[in-house]
Parts: sequence; structure tokens; C-alpha cells
Amino acid sequence: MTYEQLIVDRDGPVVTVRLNNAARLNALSPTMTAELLDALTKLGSDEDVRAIVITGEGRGFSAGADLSALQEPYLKGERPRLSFFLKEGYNRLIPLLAETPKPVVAAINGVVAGAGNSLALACDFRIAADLASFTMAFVKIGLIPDAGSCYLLPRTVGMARALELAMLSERIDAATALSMGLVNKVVPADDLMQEAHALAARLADLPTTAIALTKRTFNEASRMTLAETMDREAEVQDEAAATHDHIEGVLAFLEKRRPSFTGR
Ligand code: T3D
Repeated sequence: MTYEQLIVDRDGPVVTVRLNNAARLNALSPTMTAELLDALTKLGSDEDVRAIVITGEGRGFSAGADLSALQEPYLKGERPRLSFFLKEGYNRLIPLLAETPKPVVAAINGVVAGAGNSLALACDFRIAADLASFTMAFVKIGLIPDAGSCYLLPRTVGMARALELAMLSERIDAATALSMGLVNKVVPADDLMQEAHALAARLADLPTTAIALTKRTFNEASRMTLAETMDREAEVQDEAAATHDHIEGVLAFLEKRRPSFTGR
């Protein structure tokens, strides 16, 4: 896969997607958003892909919307409808990422702002370099959190922290992000990609269908009652039990050997 603002590398079942517009801290331009949509659609349906790492080139993970696109129209006194761009871009990208059947690790290499937070929050795991920093930023340009942040942020850090992060938009460091549960782990910057790849490789060795179904059912359960969730678990368990990896896992346990999962 060749793109203008993404670099996609494959290492066996693990694919690394690098946001590649370092001069603008990997701001999510329309081009980058469209390329992410394309790449994630293809990776999500590729049976040989069993884990994805998303990271940024340079000192930014992502600085959110590319604000340079707004300069010309605003100076001319034009008021483009932001909802049009949101619906065409992030409103397709973030659900696609959050619901991709593959496990996704965000390797947060540096600055995260605005919709860059949404991108990280839509991943299943967030490992941050010790020099990473986070700011919601939206309020500083008179906007509300978008790209799914109003949904994803309170679910990740709780409502009180989410409101604090969104309203004050202070820039917090990686240790503070860890203490709030915004990231799963903080590692020295030099170890970030090794740690992220090790986690992705570990995930890629697991029963990929069970992982996909776990993600899907957790997402569905957030909109259901306990009883509805338990009915759904029972239905989805039949899907999981129909895989070779289920048989392999049970037999490996009984035969006291390491399982060899194929993702099928
Ligand atoms: O448009 C829509 O559809 C609405 C959707 C909105 C969704 C959003 O994400 S709104 C929030 C957008 N993001 C921001 O407001 C963040 C803007 N950036 C910053 O506040 C700061 O750059 C950071 C706190 C992220 C990092 O600060 P610092 O001091 O480490 O770096 P810097 O010097 O400010 O930035 C480095 C370069 O990146 C600089 O370019 P230059 O001067 O070297 O040529 C800067 O202009 C550029 N840059 C940073 N963020 C963006 C950007 N260029 C375009 N868009 C950006 N978001």
C-alpha cells in the first residue's frame, strides 16, 4: 500500500501504520484521513493481518485537524460548514478504527492534540513514550470535542476527568495521562516501537476471531442491559466456538501443550 501521508509496513501478521506529515505534527488533513480510511478498510478485511500498530513520524502522534486548511476561507470571510468535513472524514474514520476486527495498538510517540486524541482513543491499547503529551485543544479554538471524543473520552477516563481535560485543555504529560487511565503504559521513548510491536505480536498470536468478537460485543454491550448483553454473549459464543482456534485452545489445554492459533 503506497500513500502520500501514510507509511504502511508489514512484518508477518503485524502491520504498522505511520502517520507521515511530521512538519505539521501529523495533523489529520483530508488526504491523511482518506488514506487512513482506505488502509484500515483493507487491513480490516485481510485475513493475514492479525494486529495493527498506529504511530506518528517525527515528534507528533497527531495534532488533530489540519487547521491550515481553514486559513484561506476564514481570511476571505467564508464560513465552511465543519459538519460537512466531519461527516465525510472523522465520522467514517473513527468508527471504522474502533470497530475494526483487528486489535489495534496506538504507539504514542509525541504530541497529541484535538482529534489526534480521538484517533488514539479509538485504538484498543495506548502505549505512550515518556515524552508524549496530550491536549484536547478544541476549546482553545472555540470548538467542542469531535471525532468521537465526546463518546470515547468519558468512557476512558470518566466524566469528571473528561470534562476537565476538554474544558481546560491543559497540556498533560505521559505520566499524568497514565494516572488518569488515558494510556495503558508509559515507556522510555527509545523503547516505544519495540514495546508496541511486542504487544502487537502477542495479540497476533491469539485467536484473532475471538479478539474481534470480544471487541464487537464490548461495544454492543455499552448500549444494552445486563440481560440483553448476556443473550448477546450466548449468541456470539456460538460464533467463537465455530472457529478452529477454539478447538485448538481446548485440545491444547487438555493435552498440556502450547496452543498454536491460526486466527481461523
Ligand atoms: O476542521 C474541522 O473539520 C473541524 C475539526 C476539528 C477537529 C480538531 O482536531 S480541532 C483541534 C485542532 N488542533 C489544534 O488546535 C492543535 C493545534 N496545535 C497546537 O496547539 C500545538 O501545535 C501543539 C500543542 C499540538 C504542539 O505545540 P508545539 O509547540 O510542540 O508545536 P508547534 O510549534 O505549535 O507546531 C509545530 C508545527 O506544526 C507548526 O508549524 P511551523 O510553525 O513549524 O511551520 C504548527 O503550525 C504545525 N501544527 C501544529 N498543529 C497543527 C499544525 N498545523 C496544522 N494543523 C494543526 N492542527
